[in-house]
Amino acid sequence: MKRVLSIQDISCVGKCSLTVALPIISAAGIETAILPTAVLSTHTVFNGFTFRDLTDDIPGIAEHWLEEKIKFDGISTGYLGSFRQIELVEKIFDDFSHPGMLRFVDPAMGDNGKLYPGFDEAFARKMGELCGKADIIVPNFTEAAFMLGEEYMADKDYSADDVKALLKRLCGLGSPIAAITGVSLEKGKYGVMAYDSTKDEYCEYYSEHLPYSFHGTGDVFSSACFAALMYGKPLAEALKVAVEFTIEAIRQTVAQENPIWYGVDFELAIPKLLELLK
Ligand code: PXL
Repeated sequence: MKRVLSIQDISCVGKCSLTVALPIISAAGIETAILPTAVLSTHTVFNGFTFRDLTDDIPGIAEHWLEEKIKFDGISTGYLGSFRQIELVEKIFDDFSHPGMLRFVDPAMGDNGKLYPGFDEAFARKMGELCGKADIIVPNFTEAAFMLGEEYMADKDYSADDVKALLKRLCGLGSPIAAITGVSLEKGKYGVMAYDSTKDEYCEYYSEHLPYSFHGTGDVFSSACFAALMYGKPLAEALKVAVEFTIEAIRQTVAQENPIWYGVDFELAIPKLLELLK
């Protein structure tokens, strides 16, 4: 059985970060160890959330795992709260590194042209540094623009060549593979494009563009993409699994009588995930 590590916060209510990654990756039949970086009452889009920083616990936890000779087949990271947390994750990448270990970074820090509360341009550049130490990165257009220090452009303004050039600039941060989410080159279609610089190959996957925007879909996408890769799917198939699973989660959410606003009902899409992984 494969064992992976997911490093990000616990937002107790909010359906994002670890409360999404743990069930999704586990459902794929992969042991999912967690390293919580902070405990929040909710994610930061709610007003008045509490925040307990766990940064000081990270070195001791990692040290204990090293003593126990615990190995991970892959490590994925999402929302991280500070420069120091990014530096500690870089150290974990180094300390647990072995041939074949997949380092998957979702630089979760913004959407729709804006960074989440508490982040600034310097933080985004630091996240770009972490992306340079990954094997695959999965930013959206907002995160890509901030990490590269470029102006944000809405997804509908990109041509295929623009996205391809952007992917090459993202690989320039140092990760051999970059995927960009939220790509819509054609009206009604929505998905992801990726570039594997080791093969000089692009791949992409698009599905129906649903007329909704939900918080937490980025974390659902990246958890499913990481799970599919660790399951053994090649990149192009992993992108398909992740896009179709995310869309099913949105469909399930809007089918509810009173849809929640703060996340998606990915739980109801888990059977679809298992079908897609077959
Ligand atoms: O990746 C989404 C996310 C994760 N964790 C926290 C957040 C958010 C998005 O706002 O606030 C704490």
